[in-house]
Amino acid sequence: MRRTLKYPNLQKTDPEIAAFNRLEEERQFWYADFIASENYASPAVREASASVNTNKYSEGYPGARYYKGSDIAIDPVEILAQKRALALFALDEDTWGANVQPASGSEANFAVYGALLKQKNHPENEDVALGMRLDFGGHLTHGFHVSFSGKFFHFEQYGLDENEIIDYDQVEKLAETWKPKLIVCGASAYSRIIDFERFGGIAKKHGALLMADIAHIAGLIAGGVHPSPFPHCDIVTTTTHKTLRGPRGAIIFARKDILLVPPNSKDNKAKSLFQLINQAVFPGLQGGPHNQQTEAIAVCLKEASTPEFRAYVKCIVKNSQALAQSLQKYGFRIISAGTDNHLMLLDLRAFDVTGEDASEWLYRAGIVTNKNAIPNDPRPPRLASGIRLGTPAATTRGMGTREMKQFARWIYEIMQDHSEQNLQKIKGQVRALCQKFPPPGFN
Ligand code: DSN
Repeated sequence: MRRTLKYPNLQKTDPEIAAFNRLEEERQFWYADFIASENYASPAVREASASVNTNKYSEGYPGARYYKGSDIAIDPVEILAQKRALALFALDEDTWGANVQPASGSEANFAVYGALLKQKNHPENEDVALGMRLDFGGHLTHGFHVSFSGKFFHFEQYGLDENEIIDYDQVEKLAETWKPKLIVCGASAYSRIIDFERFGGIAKKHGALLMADIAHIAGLIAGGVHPSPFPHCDIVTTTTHKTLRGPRGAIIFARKDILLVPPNSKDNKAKSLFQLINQAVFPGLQGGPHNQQTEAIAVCLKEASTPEFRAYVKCIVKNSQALAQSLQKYGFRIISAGTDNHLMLLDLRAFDVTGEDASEWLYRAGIVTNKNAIPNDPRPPRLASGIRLGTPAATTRGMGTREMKQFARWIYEIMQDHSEQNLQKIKGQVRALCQKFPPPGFN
């Protein structure tokens, strides 16, 4: 019997919530997490995100707050987080700035759009942006029509070519046609290396700013297993809780040496890109920053700068490739024929199974995934023809290529036989495996 974490104060004040915490902890322990965007933050990160910094209001930025009392810890911690963010990606503080306040990746992206783009139907002509289609692996906030990104801003969308690789020629053509102010690259369900250099060339040629959303691959870039976007981009956004393995939160990196007149400016004064981003985050989008999260981000950035983290991200990719190759041997089609990063998208049509059913059966067998549209999916998103799998969380538990091959086999067996009896049998085996690989800080 394992010992669960203790919540003595919560237990006293609100036993109902404490019980849910224990249940969730049990779930995280006994289930194998293959959701590509999830991970297990370290106990140090979790301690930081539960700190007394949650008590403090500090609207503004270090040295320029609207509330007194930020000088002792809040300012130094935010400055440390900024410095560590820049150092992790080897950025020069004179050229780049880091804003560590956005509460999420979506908010970070909206801050960028608000800072740079004239909205749809703007009297002085709306600005155009390019983003990758959601059903081709992009993200809701890259211009999807039901997201405010697509509702408020004019996005044109690019996709994948016939080999299911980003269609860089299409990006080039769209840039030529639309003369976009901003090109957004980055994805949430794309398993190949992103050619940031090619995007940079297109942006430069057509006078566009280039933003990379590296939410999924930030840890891989920090650990040196994916090329860096920074030499080619003007703005880079990321979340901090995926491959970076930190708390929920986000960072926006922006260049200080690019001057722009902001949309809707009254005085036509040019400001640096970083200034515009800062103003868009606060006071544009958010009030007081979540100081306990800023603190936890600082901790995760320190962890991500270690040799152990570099070794960890190498293992993520090794595991991902082992899982993909084993699944291919069992007859699964991987979108774009393989993976270079932490994730893969499985096309389930050969098994005549929807992503909805497959993810439900897998969950009942203790394997947590998400249904996902595949390129040109004939099914609606609520059913989908694919599932997305990622290895960051399993790798954090210490699982290796042997375990990945075992999971491929279980996934195959579940597609063949989803009787309750078989799902329960596999669930028992998954639990036994999970017990051997406790997440960090779980007993
Ligand atoms: N929801 C995240 C993901 O799963 O990729 C992106 O926001």
